[in-house]
Amino acid sequence: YGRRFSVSAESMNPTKEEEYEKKVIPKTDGQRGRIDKSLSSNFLFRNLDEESYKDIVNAMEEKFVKGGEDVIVQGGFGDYFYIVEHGTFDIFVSKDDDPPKKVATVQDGDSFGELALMYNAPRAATVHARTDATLWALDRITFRRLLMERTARKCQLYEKFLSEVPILKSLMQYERQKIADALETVSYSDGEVVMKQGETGSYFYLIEDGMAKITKVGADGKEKTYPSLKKGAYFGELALIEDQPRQATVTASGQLKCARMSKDAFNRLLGPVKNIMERDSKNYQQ
Ligand code: PCG
Repeated sequence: YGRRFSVSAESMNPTKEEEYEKKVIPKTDGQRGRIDKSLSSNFLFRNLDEESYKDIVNAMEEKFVKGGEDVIVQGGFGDYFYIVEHGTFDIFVSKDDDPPKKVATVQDGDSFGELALMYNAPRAATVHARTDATLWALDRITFRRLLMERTARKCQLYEKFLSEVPILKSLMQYERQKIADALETVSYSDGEVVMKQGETGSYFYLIEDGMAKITKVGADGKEKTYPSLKKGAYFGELALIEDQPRQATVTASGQLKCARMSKDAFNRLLGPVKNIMERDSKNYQQ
């Protein structure tokens, strides 16, 4: 690709297809298989149409990194977005004269380096390889054309809501952004069951709108109703924290809209608040 694309690529509007020469870096079937595997656990690549997915895989460049190397340096220019095939990276943010502060650790299947590309800003953090690693790098233009909009849209959709969810208050904005990436909205009509006591749990839920009724059948076989949950409340965490069957049945009371997150994402992203959840669950009435 050449200079003539730079204007459209730098504007906030996604670049139009016809102004494009797609980037294609030849790959073996083995490499394609490894990319598929690396992308499979990353939400950003879910539900992409086939054409976009193919363009992304075509444009990716394999990059080997030695342990100890900085892949991204804070303040630098944003050229690539990275997906981790294999390896562990620590992320540091420096502010003023303070020593760099570690803000995150990422590994297989995670991604980083999107901020500078999305906002045309300098790199906001330094990304340091703790181990030897293999990355797939996606150039700025392809990222902006095919992935930026969905990244931005999802963040906007959930940003305000997540900042008002009490359990997530303690998180940093960047952590909430990652959570936004992992959420999907599910709607229920009055009386519909969201989860059933005794089932295996695979999702964690935040209430976006509406009310959820909580009932539980006790050892005596009698059903008891607990206080309903409303907007901003969460449920479904117990089965994910303790690997137990669902301890109660949750039913929509009127129209109910929830944002849900898979067990896998819950474990990866909600580490910082899991202790609080565990502590709070001690207050559940049975
Ligand atoms: P970018 O392009 O600014 O380069 C550094 C990357 O580190 C950044 O994008 C994010 O992808 C990633 N990152 C991970 N955790 C954090 C964090 O807590 N703060 C910031 N600013 N970046 C983070």
